[in-house]
Amino acid sequence: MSQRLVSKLPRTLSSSIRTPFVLKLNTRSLPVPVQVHHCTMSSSSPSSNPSTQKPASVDTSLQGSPTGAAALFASSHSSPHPLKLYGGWFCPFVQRVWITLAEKNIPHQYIEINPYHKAPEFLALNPRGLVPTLAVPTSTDPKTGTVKEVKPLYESLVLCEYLDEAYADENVYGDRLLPQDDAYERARCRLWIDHISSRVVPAFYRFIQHTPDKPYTIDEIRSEFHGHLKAFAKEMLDASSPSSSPGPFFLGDKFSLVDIMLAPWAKRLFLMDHYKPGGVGIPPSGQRGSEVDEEIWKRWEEWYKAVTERDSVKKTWSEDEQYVGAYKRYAEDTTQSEVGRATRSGRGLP
Ligand SMILES: N[C@@H](CCC(=O)N[C@@H](CS)C(=O)NCC(=O)O)C(=O)O
Repeated sequence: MSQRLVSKLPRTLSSSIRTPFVLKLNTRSLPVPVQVHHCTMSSSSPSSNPSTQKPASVDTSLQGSPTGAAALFASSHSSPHPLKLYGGWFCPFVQRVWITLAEKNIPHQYIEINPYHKAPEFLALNPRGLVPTLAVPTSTDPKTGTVKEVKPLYESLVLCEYLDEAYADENVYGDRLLPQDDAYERARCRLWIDHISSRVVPAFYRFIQHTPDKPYTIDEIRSEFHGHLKAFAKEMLDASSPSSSPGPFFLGDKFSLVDIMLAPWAKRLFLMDHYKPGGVGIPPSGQRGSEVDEEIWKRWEEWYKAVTERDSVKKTWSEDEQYVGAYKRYAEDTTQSEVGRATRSGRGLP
């Protein structure tokens, strides 16, 4: 954090950022009860915030903290640490970063905030006012290991790439998340990350926010969504050869950034079954049309199963019913979130 930015922050946040930290890499803090750090960025959960604060016209009815496995993961990373993830348990963009931290076993502090309350200290870190936001140590005293400077970063893809590069030692943090020895393969991964971010994810929101008054039918958006999943699955089928590893992940037996980029929305597909007539609607085996389509959907299912059963994905997941509650406003298309409003007005996602 630059001194200029720190001096602008209210004491609640800036004091923790000013505090010099000793980076203790590869140590794990013991689980302690989840401490939801609200600063003045209060959660709107009725249970955690029964105060006088008037709810904004945004999605403020959210459960205030992670539950289930994610609560355990959050609580085991609640001790002060210079690397801080400001997140919201419900947010798929946050889950991308959370999965990356879990995959690489990176020591960090998780701080739950409600991004719909645009607290000044949050906006000072991320002027876009979105989670995930990361506070990263950028300068450490080589003699004492004391962190001298912490700076903010945001945008989920940028954050995941940053974490993979800043914590690159494979002996400590495991395999890199993009192929390091093949520029073409790395570019191919980025191409399919772009496919996920520019096609699959926006179609997911058009699908879940579909209501009967939309200019497109539920079948039309479902079919568009299927098309984007099938393109992804076909790429996995086409890229595998008898000599390379066939699956289950995008890069065969290697879990990569491509998988991480899509995993949070794969986990949320059950919401379509819950909320939308006809559900996700992926045709069952034997009813997929051509032989090629049978193969493509089979590859999708193989990927889906492996990714949703991945430890890092499960660790960063709250209880299913919490997502059902959190996505109700999306399903009714009444959400006032940036993503929801962008989808409604046909703009690109924030
Ligand atoms: N492009 C951003 C999107 C992040 C995003 O939209 N986060 C949502 C929560 S899922 C948020 O902070 N919303 C606050 C708001 O809508 O005001 C990223 O990839 O990190």
